[in-house]
Amino acid sequence: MGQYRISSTQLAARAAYLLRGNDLGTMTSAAPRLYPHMWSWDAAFVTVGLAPLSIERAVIEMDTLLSAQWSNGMIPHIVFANGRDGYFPGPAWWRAGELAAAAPSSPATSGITQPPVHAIAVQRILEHSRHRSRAVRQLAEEFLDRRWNDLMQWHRWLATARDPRGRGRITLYHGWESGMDNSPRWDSAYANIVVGDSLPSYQREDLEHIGDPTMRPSTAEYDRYLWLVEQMKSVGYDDQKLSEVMDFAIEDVFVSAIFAMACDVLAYIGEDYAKPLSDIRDLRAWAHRFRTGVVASCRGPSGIARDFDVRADRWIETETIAMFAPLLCGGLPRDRERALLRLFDGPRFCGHPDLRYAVPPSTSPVSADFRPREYWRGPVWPVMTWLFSWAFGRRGWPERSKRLREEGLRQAEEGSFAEYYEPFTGEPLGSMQQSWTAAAVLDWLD
Ligand code: 9WN
Repeated sequence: MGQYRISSTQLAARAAYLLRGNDLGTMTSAAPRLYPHMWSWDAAFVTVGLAPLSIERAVIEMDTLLSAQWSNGMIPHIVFANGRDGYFPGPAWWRAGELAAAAPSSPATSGITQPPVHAIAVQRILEHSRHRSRAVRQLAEEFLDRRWNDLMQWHRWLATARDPRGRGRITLYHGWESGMDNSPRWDSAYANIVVGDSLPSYQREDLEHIGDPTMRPSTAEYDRYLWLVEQMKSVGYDDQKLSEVMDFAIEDVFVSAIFAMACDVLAYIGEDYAKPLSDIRDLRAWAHRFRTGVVASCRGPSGIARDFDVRADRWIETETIAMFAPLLCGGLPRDRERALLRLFDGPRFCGHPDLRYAVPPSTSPVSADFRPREYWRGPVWPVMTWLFSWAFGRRGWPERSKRLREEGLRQAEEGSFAEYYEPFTGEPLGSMQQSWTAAAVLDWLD
């Protein structure tokens, strides 16, 4: 582990160099070895990092992702790079192009989705382009014109297909859709899933790249992940049927808060760039509905947000970063919001006395579920620090935003751009040279 400190200029240069190294031409791999393809929410964060470097390249990233959008509006969670192996489950496991009526035949994609952070990327492209030449500005605006309907279709799909009960919360049918794959949030739901005998045998690839298996989800967890994909395949990934057959169906409060925020962002963009009024009205209505859905999940005086397990018909309460969902999208009454911010700052999260940096760990260090080295069960994910710091800036809390940025940068100075970090020691964990970690740093240093 590097203990030295480098200058901001050197750090930014290294981050830019990393993104160039992970650039496959028209897509940036999420990480060089562990994740050799394009992931949906990674691509959006990567675009945030590319925008200060090159609007042209940032636009290409989003164009590549959106070119893989399904005809129902879903942005798939992985767009596979042509001819690249090294990740499991790959196209041969998903068989999306063959089984799903809505999937494109090319490029190959997975059959699930990921959190809708893309409006943030679009906003960053437009924002940066305003400070560039007229030609660059035009390029950004043409991108918006070209992709506006796709973005609307994406949001419409989330608001309809993924909120079948009209609850103002997005339903997920797989833990991978949350982006927080093995968070304790999903433990009780996964515990109820019985893996069928027909699950084909498989060979994981992640452990070939990550030497210490305790940093990754367990085999029992993987069995369930893959079994859920089998269930999806059995109904051809059909939206309506998924809501009927899937053993995993969770209203994810964090994704819902991101969606409310993204609808607001897109509505502002729509107003600025004279997009159809009916679209702006829809976006505002979705933002309102999902903000209300997030707030309705909150419990107690400090407004702790909860997920809802549709199959078990009960709320899920865990001490994870998702508790803070309403801080992203707003909507809580002021006193409850203040109490939630105190919780965020306090000893259960960023203010825990043993933390190396005052950034939010994925799971509270005081929770019984906390594992400091295990993926979404405790480590700090720099991209989450970035998301909160960006959202806090937007919420009108510049001091808070700055504090997270400074702490996030102090952590990043170690220089390996890790996927996640041990919260107490600052040890880099998981994949090194993770694209979205570099992207967060680039945005912070811009
Ligand atoms: C499964 C790429 C992705 C991130 C997720 C993160 C991890 C994949 C995996 O890597 O998930 O989608 O194989 O573990 O949990 O958030 O998008 O970086």
